Amino acid sequence: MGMKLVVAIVQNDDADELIDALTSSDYRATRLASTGGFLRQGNTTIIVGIPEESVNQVLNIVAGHAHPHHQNVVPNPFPTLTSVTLQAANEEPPEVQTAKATVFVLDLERYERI
Ligand code: 2BA
Repeated sequence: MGMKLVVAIVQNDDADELIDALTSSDYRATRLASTGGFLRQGNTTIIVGIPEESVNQVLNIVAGHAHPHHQNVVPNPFPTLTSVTLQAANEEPPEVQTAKATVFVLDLERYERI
């Protein structure tokens, strides 16, 4: 039986609900603290090892329990300094809209509970 690893990156706010939905559908999931490269802010990466035929159901669960977010961003290694500069210039930081989730589906060579 082919196995897949679903890697889903979601907003921290959505992680509890998504983990609950996965575990109540009998999927085993692991939650990793992560940080986005662009916003440099915390997000959550959830990994789920599953049989190939469960991929669509897991993706539906992710889609049903994660939400897009609007955020004003300061994509800068010196955010405080930039905020001050933007405030002084009376300018709003640019806004981005995140996806509900960023999902990768990988082939799993081997899956064991030893
Ligand atoms: P971040 O890298 O912090 O990106 C957060 C949001 O900022 C993105 O939302 C997107 O709306 C915007 N963004 C990112 N890079 C941008 C750029 N070069 N120019 C303009 N806007 C940009 P999402 O696309 O929903 O991504 C949410 C998080 O998922 C990302 O956080 C990152 O942690 C992860 N991610 C997204 N795509 C990825 C990829 N191809 N590989 C690895 N991780 C990825």
